[in-house]
Amino acid sequence: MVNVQLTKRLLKELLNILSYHFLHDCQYRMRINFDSMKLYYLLILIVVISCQQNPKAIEQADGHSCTPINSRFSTEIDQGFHQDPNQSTLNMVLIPGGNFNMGADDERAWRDEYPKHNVQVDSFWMDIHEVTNAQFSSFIEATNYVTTAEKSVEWDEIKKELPPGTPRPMDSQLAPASLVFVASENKLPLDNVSLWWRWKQGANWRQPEGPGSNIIGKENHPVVHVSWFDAVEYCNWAGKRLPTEAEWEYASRGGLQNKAYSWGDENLLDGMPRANTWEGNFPYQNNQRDGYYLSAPVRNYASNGYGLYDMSGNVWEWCADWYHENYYKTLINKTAINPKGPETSYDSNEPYTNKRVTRGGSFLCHKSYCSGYRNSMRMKTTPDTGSIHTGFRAVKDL
Ligand SMILES: [Ca+2]
Ligand SMILES: [Ca+2]
Repeated sequence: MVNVQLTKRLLKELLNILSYHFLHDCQYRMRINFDSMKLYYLLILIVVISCQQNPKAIEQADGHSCTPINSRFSTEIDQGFHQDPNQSTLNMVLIPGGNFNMGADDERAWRDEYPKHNVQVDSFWMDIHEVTNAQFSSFIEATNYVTTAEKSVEWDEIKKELPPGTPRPMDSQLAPASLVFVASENKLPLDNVSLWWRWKQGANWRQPEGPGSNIIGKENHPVVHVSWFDAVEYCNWAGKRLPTEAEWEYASRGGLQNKAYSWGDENLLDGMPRANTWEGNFPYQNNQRDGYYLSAPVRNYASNGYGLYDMSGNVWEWCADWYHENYYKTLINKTAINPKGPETSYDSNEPYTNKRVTRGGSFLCHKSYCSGYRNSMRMKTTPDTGSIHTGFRAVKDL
């Protein structure tokens, strides 16, 4: 359900110290009052939210998003990392190519899930589970790659978005940080995500909850706090790539047609736990019927028809595509063959912010919000944004 990041627009808007940040993740305009960020122009921030939204009709006025905002700083993709060319398809499954109807399955769909349209994808290999901490550790050990969340915000990049003469913020405000979820003990108004999201210094994939936390014993949990750039770097090293949005949804459906979830239409909460989501009342009460408050080990719940685990829930998963809210409208009245997404990004809630697609929902997703664990649910996030509930899995061509 939630996600956070920093935005260029935000930087501008935040010039008055307290700021209004337009987040949308759930159609909330929220007021961010960060006392700790009073000095100078805030450069950072964030917010997130993954799922909270009520069902929306096609004509809904507002978009949705768990991940607003813009880049905190630009990151170039370094193509220099490559694993041994003898990569295998270990822990991958062959997804047989075919046709499917992509997009909205029921009344919970957001307007960007319409129109439903026909898509054909070629066969490809896909990781059966989200990339784990153990896998990501191997990548880091082999390459010494430094993730986005472990880097300071680059002032030279940020200042390009600010008025000339803007003074440089204190180093502490540019320090490496990422977004972590902090639950409340009591019921909270749901229109202020700052009440349960924190921009925490030192939070990164090694310390998911910030300084003092670690991933010991969580080697088989999905890696989190990875940006889109980090995910692409990992894929380059592994001889793989991120899935297109179409490939991701096709795979999630597991061979079924027009079903809401990766397992079919059976209610999420009926029977045995089917996915790691937020159960109870968000954000103050989680009954953990599925066994996990935050991330769960991969492969903890039943796989879908293609043998893929956690396509629904656990952590959001990066896709290769740019996000464009009207992209599906360009694909009607024909069969889209291996669509690779729009050329440019567009989100009317933040029209100046380029975003990539994330899919599948997370352990923070709840039915009262976005129900992001649906097959067709589309989320959008700035590529340099990482958070405690966003990870990825990779695919590979035949
Ligand atoms: Ca859970
Ligand atoms: Ca997932």
